[in-house]
Amino acid sequence: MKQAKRLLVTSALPYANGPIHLGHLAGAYLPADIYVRYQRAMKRDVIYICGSDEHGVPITIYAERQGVPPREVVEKYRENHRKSFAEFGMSFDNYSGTSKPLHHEISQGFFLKLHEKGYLSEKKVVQFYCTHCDRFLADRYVEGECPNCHAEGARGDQCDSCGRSLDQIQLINPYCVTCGNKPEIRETHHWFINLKKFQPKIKAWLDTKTHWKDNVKNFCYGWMESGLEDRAVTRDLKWGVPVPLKGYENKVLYVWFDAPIGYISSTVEWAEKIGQPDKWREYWQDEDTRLIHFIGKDNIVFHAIIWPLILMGHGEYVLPADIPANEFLNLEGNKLSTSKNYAVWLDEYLQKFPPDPLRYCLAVNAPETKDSDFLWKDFQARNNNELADILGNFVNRTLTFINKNFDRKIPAPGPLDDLDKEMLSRLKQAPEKIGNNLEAFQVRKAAAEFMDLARFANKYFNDQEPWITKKADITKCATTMNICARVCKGLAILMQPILPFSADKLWSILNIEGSVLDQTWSDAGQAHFDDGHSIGKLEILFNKIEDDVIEAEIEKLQKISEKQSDKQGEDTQVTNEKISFEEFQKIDLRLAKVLEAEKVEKTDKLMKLKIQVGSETRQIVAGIAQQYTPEQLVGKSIIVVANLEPAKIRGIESNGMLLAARSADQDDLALLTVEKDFESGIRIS
Ligand code: B3M
Ligand code: ZN
Repeated sequence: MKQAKRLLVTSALPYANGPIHLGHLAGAYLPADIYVRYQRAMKRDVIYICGSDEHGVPITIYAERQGVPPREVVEKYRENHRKSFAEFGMSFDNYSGTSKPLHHEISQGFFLKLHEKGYLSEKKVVQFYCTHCDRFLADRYVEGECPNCHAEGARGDQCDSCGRSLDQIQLINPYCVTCGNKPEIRETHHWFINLKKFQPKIKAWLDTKTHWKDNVKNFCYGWMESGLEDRAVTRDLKWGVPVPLKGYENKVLYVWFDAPIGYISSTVEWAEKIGQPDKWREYWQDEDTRLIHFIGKDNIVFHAIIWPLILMGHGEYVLPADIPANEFLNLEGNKLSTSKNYAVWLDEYLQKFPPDPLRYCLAVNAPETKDSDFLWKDFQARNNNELADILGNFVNRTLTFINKNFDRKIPAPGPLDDLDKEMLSRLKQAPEKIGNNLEAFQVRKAAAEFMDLARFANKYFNDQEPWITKKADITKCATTMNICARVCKGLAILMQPILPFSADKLWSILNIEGSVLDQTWSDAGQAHFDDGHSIGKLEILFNKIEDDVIEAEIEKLQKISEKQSDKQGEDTQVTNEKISFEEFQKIDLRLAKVLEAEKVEKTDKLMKLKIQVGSETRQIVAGIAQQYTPEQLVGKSIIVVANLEPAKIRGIESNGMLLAARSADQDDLALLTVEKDFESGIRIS
């Protein structure tokens, strides 16, 4: 492929509603950063753009649950992301956010342009409206049973169980996620992007992308097979980019319409920051740019079908040249889950470990062609057995030897033997070998090639036995050590994309002027030192990670997944954790009498009870409808936790919790009561 004049690289804009976890890193961030760092060392004109995705229902639902305005949430997490990304070595040229005025302005411009050029049409639609919350229920604001696989909790836009994208009206037993009420159907109007009409245009364009990864191409063609449907690009929401048309004052752009435009607005912001406000145009509007979007597989359709159509519709921008989407990363054999807190959070990781071992481990295990798994034991092994024992050990033994035997000065070489030549030839070939893999988005292979070079270097050191030749043949010993030192320098340049912090450290240990970041990739192959170059102070590059540290991490995750399965499975083990009497006394257990009982509509298990607790009547909701009928319950004495924080269950207020025993298989259940007919309200202790 012809080399483009410049590269514009982006990583998906993460939603600013929670910290970054390893799944994010492995999919859209680390592979991009490695690629960009390599391209910089190739002295290519490249910029790397990102920012946070600050609109959409994922943000507003989160904000509502926290009881804070969306602005507060997005600003908090934009900062959190920016900070942990920086500490992890993500080398963005700019990191912006889509709720900034500049982004709103550019997005509105796009909308108007597409509107003017016939890429959008207005349609009347029916949608769910919650009369209790007084609003249309966009996207995830409504859930219900999936019409396709019948899983509960399918969202208005998609079912996570079967992966189908849905029209919310199809949901069975829909309910408002905010208040639990059943919404009604009302008419509204929205703007749609004409995917149907432009399918041939999109297809023709995709057909030219023969070099794309198979997973991406297959996904796109699969999607188009059943025919594209027009997609609404406006929403009845308050938080977002206002729709710049009359009659649309209460509507905003759909988050997936404005989010990719965030790549552009972040580039514009970058150009302003560097004092060349027009510079962004080179990257977005000059044909000789190669635009590359790094994303996770769940974002393929938006980047490979809808976004290119938006760009085509506008007409003045380059289109994506490549979309190297990655598959998912699992964690200790299970799916990562933000809502269940089953994840390794980057900010927490960085409090305990340095960034480079994780970068290396995720590079070696990158989910390039299929899902991969992050295992803490593997992380430890990669760190201890590869980074420390191979790479770190080679550097350390080389420099220690030079320190001790050559007075810290790199000795000049003598004549070369076959093994010396073999070592030098491997070093010479390494930049191209590793580079070709990186060029083809094959980070796993690149990381393996790199470690192979270090592995060979270690073997070279062993085979040359400098500790023997230093007595028997000092010239040969000097040659060996000269070559080993040059390999160290080459390794520093070659490891910079994957292990930037260690590369930097090694550069200063080697006492070389300038920054390792400014080196040229191919120079790694012919690394050399001036005669008599003195090396700096020795430091360990990689510390070993102890078993107990890793076991604590594994245990933490196990606890989380056990908690999950406890909710469904048996829990016959008596806990060892002790609580004090004072702690126990904090729980206000009371005898209560059931006054009324009624099954909660459209649920299998829930029963709504009105109970008497002393002089007070209260409402509670409990999952006992499969074992008790309302008639059996009325008049019964039960035991409740009276001072539990009130909660909403399916939108119904529950003010207390009743106590019951569950059978081991969780199928049967018996209410707790007292043996005598005491008055309600008395305390149980
Ligand atoms: N925020 C989805 C995600 O974080 C979305 C990506 C936008 S890229 C323009 O997975
Ligand atoms: Zn509601």
